[in-house]
Amino acid sequence: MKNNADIILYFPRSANSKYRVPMPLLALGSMLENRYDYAIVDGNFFRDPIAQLSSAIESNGSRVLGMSVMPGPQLQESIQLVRHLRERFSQLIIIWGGYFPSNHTDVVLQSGWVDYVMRGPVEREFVQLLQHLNGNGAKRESIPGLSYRENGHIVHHPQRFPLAPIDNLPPWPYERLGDVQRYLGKTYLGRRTMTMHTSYGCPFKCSFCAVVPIFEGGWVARNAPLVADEVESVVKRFGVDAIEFADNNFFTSVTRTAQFAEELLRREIHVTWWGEARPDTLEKYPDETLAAMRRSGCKMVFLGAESGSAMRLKQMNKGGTQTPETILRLAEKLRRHHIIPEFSFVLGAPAEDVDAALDEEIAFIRRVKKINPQSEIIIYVYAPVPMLGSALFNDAQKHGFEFPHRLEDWLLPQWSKLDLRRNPLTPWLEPHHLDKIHNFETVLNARYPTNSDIKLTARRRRLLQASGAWRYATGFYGAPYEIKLLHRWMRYRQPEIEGF
Ligand code: B12
Ligand code: SF4
Repeated sequence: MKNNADIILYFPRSANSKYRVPMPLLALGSMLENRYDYAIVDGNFFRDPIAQLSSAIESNGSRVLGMSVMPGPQLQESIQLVRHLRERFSQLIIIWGGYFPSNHTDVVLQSGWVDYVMRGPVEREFVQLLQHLNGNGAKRESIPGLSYRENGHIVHHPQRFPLAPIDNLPPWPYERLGDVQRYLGKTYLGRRTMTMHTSYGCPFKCSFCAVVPIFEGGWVARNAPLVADEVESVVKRFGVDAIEFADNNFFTSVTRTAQFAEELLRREIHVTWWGEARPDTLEKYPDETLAAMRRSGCKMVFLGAESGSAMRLKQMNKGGTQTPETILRLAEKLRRHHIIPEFSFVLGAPAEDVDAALDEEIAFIRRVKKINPQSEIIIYVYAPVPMLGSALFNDAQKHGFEFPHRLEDWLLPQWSKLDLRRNPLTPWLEPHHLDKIHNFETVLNARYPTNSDIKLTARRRRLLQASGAWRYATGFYGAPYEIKLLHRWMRYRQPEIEGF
């Protein structure tokens, strides 16, 4: 391979509107600046990815294609792309990274369409791999988190643990994206919303979560003044007025959060912000920190409530510290601080009596709404993640659940929906269970329309509320066709699918 080889970092379509900056590729690109000839190519703006990416590879004479792959529609596009590209460009070195290949490495490499998978966060390791491919650096054997095929076997190098510090990573090269404004959507938070990411991993090991097999309880974060520097920079450069922190667990350290809020206030940076937390962590935050968060612009927090049953929280391995009472206390605490909680629930895990389990969850969600009617409720259907040895995955396997053995099988409709968590191929969930979940969700979304839908006018909101009120009051959720029609007519947005 020649020096200064052309490298394309490709981001397959991840959304149909409200695009976000392709963070994984900005993170990788930051390390390539002034060292490699590379381009970030965002498939969100492609109409025909196969033709357009092929032509980009051809016209650049590119030798390396790095693709970031999340499960769901991104995976669908990626499989079709590599199948085509492998055939057309036999010399092209194809590298996949991101959540799907990190968790399903073998099936990706066995396809023969992908040469390398890099697992977990790999800013430094990606450079090592490029050096190796250039023949002027690290030996392949010494690159952490790298997987590939060799002599008919798949080789996995252990990831780097503990996670490498990230304070000293270079700033992201936003200018590589062209017009950054097209990524700054109008949202509930503000007129120009930027997505940022300030930490890797999570110190917990919930047994349904795709983060755990990758990070195994590791967590590393950028310090608060640095995060404030980054916020200040995007505010000044791009006129950003709202930030979504996409970290798995932004609020892990109360000290970091408190310092960050103080930094924003001291520097008089005016942004509205949002992040993801665990209920038991946030519930322990002192009132003065919650108050500083609110003053500094924190308007909404996404919280993995998961379940209203102590038994199921245990099955999900919520660390033994999250109980249904924690969630209820937090709902009340955040109401006092005028921070909207977005509680997400995972319904439909394996259970002796699935119907009874679902009824219990529905009753609990109603209690949350009673305590804090402003709470947003996000309902996911449980989709297994390959966490060998976890109680939940063991239960799923006992019920006959198995992941596909061939990469192309992920294209089948039943698998493509698994990670959208709308219609999973989990044998213990029968169609009427899914109906029960979705019907309740429909009625709930009518009685309490989401705050995050900025297109929903006051009139439409009242119309929805009126249509859902009698069903919610009587607990009659079955066949809510009239509400579904209204939702379709209004193009009601679902944060669980479209982001927040
Ligand atoms: C932002 C985001 C989105 C955005 C994506 C838009 C965008 N432009 O980024 C939106 C809202 C659209 C989205 C949608 C979905 N998402 Co999403 N998303 C995320 C989120 C919050 C951040 C990802 C990110 O950018 N991180 C920051 C970067 C810097 O870190 P990183 O991605 O880990 O990248 C590093 C490494 O992975 C690696 N890497 C990544 N790509 C590549 C490529 C190469 C070549 C190499 C070498 C390395 C490499 O190197 C990077 C630097 O170290 C993650 C959770 C999280 N906190 O990571 C979930 C997450 C990835 N999403 C998830 C899911 C399930 C989805 C959906 C399928 C469904 C849903 N309900 O959300 C949809 C479908 C999207 C689609 N069309 O395919 C899951 C995946 C779970 C799993 N089973 O694997 C996650 C983990 C959330 C979760 N905890 O459940 N998502
Ligand atoms: S706290 Fe959240 S991010 Fe961390 S392991 Fe549990 S579900 Fe995953």
